[in-house]
Amino acid sequence: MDVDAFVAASDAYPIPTSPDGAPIRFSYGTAGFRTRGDVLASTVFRCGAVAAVRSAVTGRATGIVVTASHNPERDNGVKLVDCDGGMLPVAWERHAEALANAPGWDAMRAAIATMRTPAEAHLPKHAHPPAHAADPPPPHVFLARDTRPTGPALAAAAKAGAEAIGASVTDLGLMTTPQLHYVVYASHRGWPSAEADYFARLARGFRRMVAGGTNDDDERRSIVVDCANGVGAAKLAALAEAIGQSSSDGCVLSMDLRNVAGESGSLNNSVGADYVQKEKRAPAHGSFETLGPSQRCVSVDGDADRLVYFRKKPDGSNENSVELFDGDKIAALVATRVADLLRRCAPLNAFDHPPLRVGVVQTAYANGASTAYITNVLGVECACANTGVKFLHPEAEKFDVGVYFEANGHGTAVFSDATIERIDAAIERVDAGADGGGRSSIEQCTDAVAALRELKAMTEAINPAVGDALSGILVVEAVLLAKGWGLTEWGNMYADLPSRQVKVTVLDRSVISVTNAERVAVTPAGMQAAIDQAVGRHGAHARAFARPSGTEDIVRVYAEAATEAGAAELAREVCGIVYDFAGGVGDRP
Ligand code: G16
Repeated sequence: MDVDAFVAASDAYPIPTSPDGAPIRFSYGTAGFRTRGDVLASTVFRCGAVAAVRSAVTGRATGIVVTASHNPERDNGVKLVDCDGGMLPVAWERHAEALANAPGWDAMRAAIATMRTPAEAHLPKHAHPPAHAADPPPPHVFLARDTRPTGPALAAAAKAGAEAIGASVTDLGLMTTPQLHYVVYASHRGWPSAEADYFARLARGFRRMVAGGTNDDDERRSIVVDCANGVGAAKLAALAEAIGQSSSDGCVLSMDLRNVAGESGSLNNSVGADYVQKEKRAPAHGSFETLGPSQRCVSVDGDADRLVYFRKKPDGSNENSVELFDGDKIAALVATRVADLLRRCAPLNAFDHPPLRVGVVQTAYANGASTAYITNVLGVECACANTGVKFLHPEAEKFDVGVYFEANGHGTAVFSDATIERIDAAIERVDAGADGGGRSSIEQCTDAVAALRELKAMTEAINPAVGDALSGILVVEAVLLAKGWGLTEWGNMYADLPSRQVKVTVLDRSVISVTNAERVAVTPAGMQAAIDQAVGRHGAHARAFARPSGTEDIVRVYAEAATEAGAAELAREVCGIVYDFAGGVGDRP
């Protein structure tokens, strides 16, 4: 590592100052650094070095994505990908923050030295293959970016930072965040990791998942996708092509892609998954209002790591308001299918000793009706984690099959290595006709074998590294097709409790600290008691909380109640409480 060369090169990327002349302070938030793109060059340059040092410490390639995901187009950010394809260890966030804000060469050297302390290594749990302890490979970083106008210059800064300290960089250009996670994940496991391999894997998994399905109903296999005018547009087009090419049985999914290449300023602007989920409205662009209620629509966000489904409300009450199928509904659908398949596999005796533990991981934003459905109707364990994939993914890994989705549509299903080995071993036994009493007993298990193969296919269609809108679409579509379901049947799983999510602007959102999976505010003093009183006034099913966003300079308020009016009123009251206790800015809500 050439730390001296790196600190010397940093002079070309000075830390910007605020109008009062003080250096701007950069904070590591829910998913990395995120703020206005025009002030991020020094941070991104330094993050290039963080990714390189992380690669040196782990002996494996890491990744960096220049993106601000769901934020407006003027913003940008950095997501750092650990060597196993997951998020940077939480313990390293403070190292990244220290380097991003280090005021001079000595402070930068000190921050890098701390990262390299063996006690700070936080190596990933699963190493594939074992580290080359004696002869570690030189550090390597995979780099990608989304379509923001500040992206090319910032990606160049990231590359410069990583190279200055001595890493080699593979610049993959435009990619979705989950694609870059997958590249690092695959390279870690020695799998083919080219973009074409990613598409081929997903397409193969999808095709195998739907192998037994019917395809005689066009409506059931056609979707309209709002691409948020982001990087997902081109990638969805490539995925559609891969599915078409790999499909010999005609069971093709037809995708009508909209909001694909907007004008300047159109990225996430009243379109995309965040808009649709928060507003419960159809994207304002892309002519979604002309579609009928039977048309299945999907919205992805700016870097295509989230997806939500929606359709025009069947009662036609308001032309833009939609029935939402959010991350909670997706988790319920996927968990149901996993549970169904495992039940159908029972005759094969493949997963009984010990039985597989299936679980769902949610956050405080999960609709209470979804938690009740998963726990009481599905009978599946349900855990609650802090907001952020970095918290949900490790919780999901505690299960043999862990399905996690945030309500905002960010999530995936994690099959443990041991589970995949058990699936593979069962398939081998089936193929050899060697299970139980031999071939005749296998033939009696046609349905169990089909379920087993579908389970295996799901492990291929889903992105194993992180939430991925592209693979999420394939899995949802395959499950709907396999079940012969449309949106009506999916929606009938449970009815959401009315809810609202609102933003409050305060002077300094860090005055709010939270605990208990972010459901309880510890500071400012008295705020939680006031929220509790408000909730108490709204009767059974009422629930509310406030937490500072880690991606936007706002406080998020969530409220849920038995009626629409109750949820709206409770949200308004809690916004007022936050405004009063946490230093609200502008008009009181
Ligand atoms: C990121 C994280 C998500 C999180 C979201 C909102 O999403 O990856 O896990 O739910 O931010 O976080 P917050 O409420 O702290 O602003 P994305 O899609 O913006 O990268």
